Amino acid sequence: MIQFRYESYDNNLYWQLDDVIIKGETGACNPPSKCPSTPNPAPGSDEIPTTPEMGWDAVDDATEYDIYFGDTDDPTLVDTVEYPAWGTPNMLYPGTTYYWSVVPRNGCGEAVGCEVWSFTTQGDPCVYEISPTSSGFPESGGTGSIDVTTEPNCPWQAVSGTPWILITGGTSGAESGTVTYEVEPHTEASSRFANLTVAGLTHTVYQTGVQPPPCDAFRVLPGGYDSRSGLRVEIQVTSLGNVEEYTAEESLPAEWGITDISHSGQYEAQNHKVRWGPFVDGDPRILSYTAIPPDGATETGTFSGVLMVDGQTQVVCGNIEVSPGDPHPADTNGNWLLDMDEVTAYGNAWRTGEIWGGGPNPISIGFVTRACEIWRVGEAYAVKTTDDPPYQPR
Ligand SMILES: [Ca+2]
Repeated sequence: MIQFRYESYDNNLYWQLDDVIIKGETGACNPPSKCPSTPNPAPGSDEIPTTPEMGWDAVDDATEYDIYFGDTDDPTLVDTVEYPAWGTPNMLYPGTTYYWSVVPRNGCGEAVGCEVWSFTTQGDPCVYEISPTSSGFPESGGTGSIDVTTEPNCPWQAVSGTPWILITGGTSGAESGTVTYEVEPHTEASSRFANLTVAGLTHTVYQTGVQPPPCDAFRVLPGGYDSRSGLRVEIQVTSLGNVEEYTAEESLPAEWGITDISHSGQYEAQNHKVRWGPFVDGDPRILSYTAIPPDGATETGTFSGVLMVDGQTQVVCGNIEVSPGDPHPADTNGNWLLDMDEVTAYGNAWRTGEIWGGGPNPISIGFVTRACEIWRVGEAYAVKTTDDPPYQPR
């Protein structure tokens, strides 16, 4: 068998028959000796069509040409052709400067030092407008759209900068178009905003937070109750402004009684409801009554009510539950009577900074003073108010 090899010696390639070098058969192998010198479009020219036909003078010893092309002055290799002509695969952007270079090559290598040329396409550079530039959404969210206005062959993209806005249509385009998006519901009280970037421009989406329900009537209950005394309940109606009328209705816990109803409120025993109004103004009022727990009650009492303002109903906010209160900390035998020994011991403990079993510690002057007041007027007391301390003489 006869083997031929093609190998390099002294920067030239030679055919070899086994190890016999046959010099002079192929001659020297050199890459193209020069670069093209007359490009079309001419270097630095402008008003070039966006689909240019590009060409250059053929280089004799080239077998093909590497095409470098881009919109920076350091164009990248994009194609290789055999003939001295090339067209861009896509339409070029208007009003844009492009850079290109042609490097001839053959089996021995490529020409070096080939120039980078440039030309500028005709037309105005791409200008983008979006409309609107902001939008507002309620807490429930919703869908929106943004119109993009530009010239044909002007590319753009739409990008959401937040997970709570999803672009649902028109994520990109190359002419005028529309972006659609969806805003998720918002579950927090604070409002929020985020930007969509569309064609390099900013569209801001605002979304309101969760609206608290209206609270024009606020119930105030004592911090606790004891079953031997009634407790004062207040429905504080704020100023309602320019309204024609309002009424209020309150439901008491089952088995509880009622007395001292303010503002001529009417009690309906069958349903444990008290009703006030109509008041033919929007003036603020403190509607009140005394609720009377059943004897020996230990259950938590639950209250509910509604305020109806010009036919619109809202729930009375504020306190809704009251549980049996704890005796005054000075009432060490828990009989809801503060006798002299108990008050004296409590006062001494406060003066000496003693830790009081059952707390609160340190003993507050308010608790000491209240204990003295209760003892002075007859020892019996109850949890009656939302004050601190909540104890009042019974
Ligand atoms: Ca006692």
